[in-house]
Amino acid sequence: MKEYLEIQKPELSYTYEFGIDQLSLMSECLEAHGFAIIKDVLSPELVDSLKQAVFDGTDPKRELKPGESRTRHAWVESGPGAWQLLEHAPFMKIHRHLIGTEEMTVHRSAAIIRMPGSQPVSWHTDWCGFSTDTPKNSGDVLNRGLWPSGKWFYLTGSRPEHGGLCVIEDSHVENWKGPEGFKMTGDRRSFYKEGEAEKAYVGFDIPGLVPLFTNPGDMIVFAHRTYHGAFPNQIDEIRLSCAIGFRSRDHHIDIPWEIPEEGKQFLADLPPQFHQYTQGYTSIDLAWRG
Ligand SMILES: O=C(O)CCC(=O)C(=O)O
Repeated sequence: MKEYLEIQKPELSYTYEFGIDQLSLMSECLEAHGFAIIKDVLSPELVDSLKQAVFDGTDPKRELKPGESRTRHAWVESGPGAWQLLEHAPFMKIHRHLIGTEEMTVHRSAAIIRMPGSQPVSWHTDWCGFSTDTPKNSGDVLNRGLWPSGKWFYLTGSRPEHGGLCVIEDSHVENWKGPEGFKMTGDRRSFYKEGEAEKAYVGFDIPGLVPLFTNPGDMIVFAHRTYHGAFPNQIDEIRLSCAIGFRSRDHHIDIPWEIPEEGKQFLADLPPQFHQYTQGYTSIDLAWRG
């Protein structure tokens, strides 16, 4: 496998890192290029506490082995550790700005652990709205909205050798043709090299690729269609990331699944001051098939 230690932070012709007080500029960048970074959203203390919450919600018994990865969907349901974000004013300010309203519902949340030696994540867009067919699974039901998709904290930092995130700049536009030398897959969820098999690409030799370098308290935001992937974790440090995203409360989603037990428990346990964020909460049933 290639080593990604030497990849440097790119010099782009535009600014894509912003402070918490520059959210309008951040949105302009998100609209123009499909991604942005907001610096220093979390304090070091909150980062430490969220790292613990990622472990507690994703691998409480610390069973993951070198080379493995695990995603905890609906991480917000894992308990008070995750709820700290809901009372963190800068975090909520960013989300109100992104969604354009005070009246928000938790839409999706996740935490990811990627152990040393874990594999790269192939290139994809999270958006399932290219298809107008009836949804096939719960991601397909939930990922058809037009609000920003990625809103991640890489709590151990994002950098190429550590399984960091990378995006393709300007890949969020409608009818994007794919990077030069590549073809879109039939479902438009990924792309592959011309002349190779039609399979989501996993390499990092792509025109327009921007490796993201962040500190643990920085937030990475990308647009609903932005194509992204992640490098393999090549260093001896466990990679931790987490996200809670919202949608406007007005955007009702008629879920074809029953809220799983854990989701019901979450709704019962959540302190009253957060109930404003769970009106119309869908939870997720990963086993549901349409
Ligand atoms: O960093 C990762 O592990 C990948 C995250 C990802 O692909 C996603 O947000 O869909």
